[in-house]
Amino acid sequence: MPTKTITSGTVADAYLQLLADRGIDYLFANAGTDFAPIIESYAKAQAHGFKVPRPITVPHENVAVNMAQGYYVATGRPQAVMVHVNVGTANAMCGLINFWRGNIPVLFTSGRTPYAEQGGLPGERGIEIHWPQEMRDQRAMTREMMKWDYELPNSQVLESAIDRALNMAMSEPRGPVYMTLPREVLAAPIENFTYASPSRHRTPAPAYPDLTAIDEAAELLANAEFPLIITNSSGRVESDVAKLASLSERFAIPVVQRKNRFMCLADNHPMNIGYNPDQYLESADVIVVMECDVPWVPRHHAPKPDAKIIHIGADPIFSTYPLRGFPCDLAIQGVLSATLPALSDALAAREKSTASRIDARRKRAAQLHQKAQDRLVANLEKQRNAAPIHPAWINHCINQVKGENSIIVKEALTSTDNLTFTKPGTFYSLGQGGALGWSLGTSLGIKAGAPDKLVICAVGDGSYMFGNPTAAHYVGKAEKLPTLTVVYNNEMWNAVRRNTREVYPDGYAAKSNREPLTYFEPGTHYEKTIEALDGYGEQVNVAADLPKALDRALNKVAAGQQALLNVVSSSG
Ligand SMILES: Cc1ncc(C[n+]2csc(CCOP(=O)(O)OP(=O)(O)O)c2C)c(N)n1
Ligand SMILES: [Mg+2]
Repeated sequence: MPTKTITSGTVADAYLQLLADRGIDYLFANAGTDFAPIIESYAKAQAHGFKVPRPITVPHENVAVNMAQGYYVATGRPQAVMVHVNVGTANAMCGLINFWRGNIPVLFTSGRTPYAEQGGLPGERGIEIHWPQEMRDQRAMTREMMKWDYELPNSQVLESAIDRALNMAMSEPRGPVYMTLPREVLAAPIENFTYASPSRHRTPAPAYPDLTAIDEAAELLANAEFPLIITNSSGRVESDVAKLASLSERFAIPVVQRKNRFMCLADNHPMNIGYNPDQYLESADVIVVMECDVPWVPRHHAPKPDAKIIHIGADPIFSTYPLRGFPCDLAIQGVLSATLPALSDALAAREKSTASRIDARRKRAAQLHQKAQDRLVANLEKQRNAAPIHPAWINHCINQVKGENSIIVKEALTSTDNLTFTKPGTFYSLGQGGALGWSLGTSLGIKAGAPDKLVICAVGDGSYMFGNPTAAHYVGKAEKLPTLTVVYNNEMWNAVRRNTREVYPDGYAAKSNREPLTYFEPGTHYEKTIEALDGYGEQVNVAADLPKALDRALNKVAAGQQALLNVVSSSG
């Protein structure tokens, strides 16, 4: 077994070198007194040229964790985050909530206040704050959002702990893990610390889907008049996009992406019939809920009572959700990379006998595809010159300049109408736990992982402020990660206003001209925030001015300067 040995140093030295050995490129960090051994180790690594993850100073934990998310979605590799004890953990919590629901693997770590009040151990308590920052159980803060948590007790288990953390994070369904690092443990001396390199702990291959269940699903789908796939995350693994494209096209099974988190199927694919399944629910006779936690909202829409509902995914019943009662006639557990080809094979065996039905479905899908396209064109024509600027126009203008390979990170709660995608991994609308403020950090992480790509963060004004913009733009400047941020500035939290109207359609709030707690005072100059960090900022008020403003901003980004357009707009 090949090994490496560190002849002398500290646990912190071994920790950082092990992380690098395990493929961790970055430590996104927000430091405090718990970091002393880590900071010392980094300086030592610089002096001696040891290979360690690149340390990134991130002035808010929310940005730090989201950078790890961005780097992961861009590269497929989890990264490490370290924050300051309980307080840094608290600031990172919204990210962790999203990662838990979104199956984002991140090695989240924080210091743990030193144990010893005195006695001479390196790293023991040495400042007042070491008493009040101790918790009865720091890990309990995050436990509901973690696949695994652990406190590092000593160097003897360091290798196992790191390998287990990464294995836990990366085994399906994936998710975040948490490790606390007490200061005395990090500061403890080591001698002849030997570890396996490469790791002897490969990620488990995922379980194969049950072939009897696959056959049952194929039988239902083969005999369906109007089968429908509803997904929001089937494109999480980029290579699954082609598998879904080929299955849906060959057997004429239309696909609707509902509030999609990833690019799941190209907009120009003949089976792509849009982003709103509600209109099809009453006619579909077999529905496949594919990697989709909420396929419809029962209060508003439901499939017809005798429709057969099949759920497919790594965890098709979303077992961590306390309540989720969508009907389920068949559930198939397995990653899509295995399930889609297996389903394709099972459908191929029935292809000849169902050829005329497939043909009829194909004709129907073609009409629905065309109808969805026509609706978008008509909507754009209507909104092109709207004042204030309509979000569909912002989407369209971004679409015109972005090219096929750019990556759009969307945290604007308006629709994605008129934004189109043809390539996997070019669209992310994450935040699966519903915690806003993830997109600025995620865009920076994506840019770090895919430096040659243009990354555009399309974000609502409320979400922009949740994203710790000063900290994010600071990192954009300091780490030379130029992205374009487009703020959809409707000067409100429209989602909150819309929801109040949904609950009280004829209420006082709906009748008032200005619902309390949902509006911002107009006139916030978000473009000036980025200027404070040497970015290029512009405010856009008129629809016709937007294309040229985008060109100017993108020229700056191409030259290495981060940019922001503050687009004063309606809510659509
Ligand atoms: C951390 C967090 N706080 C509050 C909310 C509640 N919330 C949901 S949508 C929303 C408004 C978002 O505003 P903006 O980004 O401007 O989008 P808009 O609704 O105006 O389109 C708020 C406050 C949340 N989801 N997450
Ligand atoms: Mg808003």
